[in-house]
Amino acid sequence: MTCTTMAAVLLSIGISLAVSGFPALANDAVRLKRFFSVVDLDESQEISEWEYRSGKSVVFLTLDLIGNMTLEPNEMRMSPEGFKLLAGEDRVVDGEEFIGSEIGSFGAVDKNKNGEIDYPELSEYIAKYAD
Ligand SMILES: [Ca+2]
Ligand SMILES: [Ca+2]
Ligand SMILES: [Ca+2]
Repeated sequence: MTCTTMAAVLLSIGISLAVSGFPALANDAVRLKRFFSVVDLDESQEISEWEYRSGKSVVFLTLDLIGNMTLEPNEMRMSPEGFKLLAGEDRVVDGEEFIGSEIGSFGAVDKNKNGEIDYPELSEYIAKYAD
């Protein structure tokens, strides 16, 4: 898979994620599974930190509907409290906050701390944040 195809695949998954909203994935195991297999670029059945970060940046770019490199509350399906926590004082979420946040951070999802995220870890984590 070339880099360009990879980006295209990630982007298309990101767009479907943007439609549903990331936390809403728990309602759609099929979509979550597809997300997992696309982010798992080397098909090792586990998501490394690098794979996770690139997946997350694509999610950010596609959630950012008006393309101003920040996320406003209406661009994310989150509880007001959760959003406030993520956005900080300026009330918008920038890329660094989104990718670096404790919510959905690699370490938080990698429950057994073996440096890889497997599918059960991801689905369990997503389920916690879904309404
Ligand atoms: Ca992998
Ligand atoms: Ca902010
Ligand atoms: Ca793990």
